[in-house]
Parts: sequence; structure tokens; C-alpha cells
Amino acid sequence: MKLTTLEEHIIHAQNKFPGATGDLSQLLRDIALAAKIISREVNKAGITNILGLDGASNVHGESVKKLDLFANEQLQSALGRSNITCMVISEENEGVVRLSDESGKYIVYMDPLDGSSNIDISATIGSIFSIYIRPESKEPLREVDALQPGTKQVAAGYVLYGSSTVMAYTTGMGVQLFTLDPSIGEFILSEEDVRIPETGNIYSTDEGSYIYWDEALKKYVKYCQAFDTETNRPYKARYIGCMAADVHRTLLEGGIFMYPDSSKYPNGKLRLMYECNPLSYIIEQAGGVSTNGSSRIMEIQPKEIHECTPIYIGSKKNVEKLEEFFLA
Ligand code: AHM
Ligand code: MG
Repeated sequence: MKLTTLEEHIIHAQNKFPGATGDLSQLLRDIALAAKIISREVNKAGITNILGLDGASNVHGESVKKLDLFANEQLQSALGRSNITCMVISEENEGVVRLSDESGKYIVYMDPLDGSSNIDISATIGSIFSIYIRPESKEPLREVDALQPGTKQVAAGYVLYGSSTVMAYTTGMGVQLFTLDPSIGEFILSEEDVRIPETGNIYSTDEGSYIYWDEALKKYVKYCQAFDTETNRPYKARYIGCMAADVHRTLLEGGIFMYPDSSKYPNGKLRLMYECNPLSYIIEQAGGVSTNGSSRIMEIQPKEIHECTPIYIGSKKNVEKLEEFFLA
């Protein structure tokens, strides 16, 4: 069987566009390089903890923090290599980060280590990225230039550091999935043009927060738990606590992932620009749906780089069913 590496795949895709400059391809390769370095560190994190606890104090909490910052630094330094990116907005930085070359064509949003509370328990964590073109002739660039709706993304994706390291990305022509072969240090194509099942029997949310929810959502979750052979209910509940991982499972197995607004989080908890938009782009490109309950996530006009939104994302039929409960 012929193996296709991420590099080959990106170059092949780029060749389909005769006018392409190769900049976006380079950007994706830079992100993949940082992801490999992060993957290596993530795999060592447990042992670093043990070694740290052996000789020093308070290293456990420290090392968790360090891995977040390490991922942030690796991604930013990878993006700074090629003078293609002018600005980075990261969950780990309060303001925008201007890279050395302000003329760079792309603005990149990222959550360097999503689900970071999972580091402590050796469970799956991920990196999420979302890429926009900078508006033309805006010098100097302003923060407001980065406030573009998700429909303007030119590429997005995530890397998951789980039982294997996988990377999914889209440039608007379907979703491509790669698996890192650590022995050769290459991401190998594992699935081309991934499609999400039209319906699925898994719902994914923090059900412990039930008491904070609106009535409509409570009723929908009761619907998921009711017995009905025709619709394969009751559904299973799954919640990893790392959105990228929960959405990845939803992409492959179908179903719905929900992080709602609630009396505890009136605007939801997840971030529009570097969690919800990129994962919505992936899911939509695979044939799924993503909404905040009343509008398509990718059509929300952002007002603030770190703003939150409720999100309901997954298989078309599951999300449509939930919307019926919201409209009732
Ligand atoms: P993080 O990016 O700071 O790690 O937080 C985001 C994470 C999501 O990945 C996950 O879906 C959610 O927070 C879990 O939140 P909760 O603990 O409220 O269920
Ligand atoms: Mg996150």
C-alpha cells in the first residue's frame, strides 16, 4: 500500500490551483512541525511529572502550566519562521501577538492545548487552529482586523494527542485526516474527504451541569435517554472534556456535542474564534451542522477576540432534532 505523507498531500492539493503561491501550504506544514514537537512533549509529560515530584516541590502543577505555554511557544515560533503570518491570537495570550513581519498575509487563531485539565490524567488533549487572510492595505494592522466571521476562514484544523496523534484539516475542499507515525516522524494520510454520519446515537455534554440549563435542553437530553428502537435510543453519553476530542469522535461516529449557555455560563464557555469556528468549519466540510441555537456558528460576527458562544455541533439529523426542541 502506498503511504501519502501530509507534505505530499498538501503539495498535491496546492498543484490543483495553478496560481497558488504555496504560502498556505507552508503555513500548514509549519503547524504540523510544531504539532510533532508538542506531541513528543505531551508523551513525555507523565514521566516529567514523576521525575519532578521526585526531587522538587510543586512541580506537578507547574508542569501542567508549562505544557500549555510550551505548546503556545512552539506554535508561535513555527508560525514566525516563514513571514507568512502577521498576527496570532491565542487562548494563552490576552491581546493579539504581532509577528515580526507585519506584511504577512495570514491571521492565525489557536488554542494551543485544548482540554488542558486532561494533562493531569494522561487523557486526550489537542491543538486547534483557524486561519484568515488579513484585510488588504490595513497598515498598521489593528485588532479589529482579526474580527472576521468563521465563513471567512481559509483553513482550519486540529491535532489530537491521544492514543495516537492525529491531525485533521480543511481548506474548504473536504476534511483530510492524518495519523502521526512516530517511528518516521511523519503524518500519514489515514482518511481522505471524511464524512460525518448523517445521524448518530451519541450525545456529548457536561450533564453534571443539568441544573443550570434551560428547559428546552433538559427536554432534549431526556429525549436522548428515552427508549425508541426506530431511532436507536437511548443514545450513549460520552464526554472527554476536550472539545477537539469530543468533536473528533462526533466527526467519525456521528451524534451531537453540546456546550450550552446556562445560568452558570450565560454566553456559553467555549471560545468562538479558536474553538467553535475551526471545529464548525471541519464539521460543516464533512457534511455536519453547527449552531449556537439560533444561528450558524460561522456566521456570527465576532465583537471580541476571546468571546464565548454556546455551541451545538454534529450530525445533521441530531442537530436538527435539538433545534425542534428549541423552537417548541
Ligand atoms: P481549555 O481550552 O482551557 O482546556 O478549556 C476548554 C475545554 C473544552 O475543550 C471542553 O469541551 C470544555 O473546556 C470542558 O469544560 P467543562 O469542564 O466545563 O465541561
Ligand atoms: Mg480550549
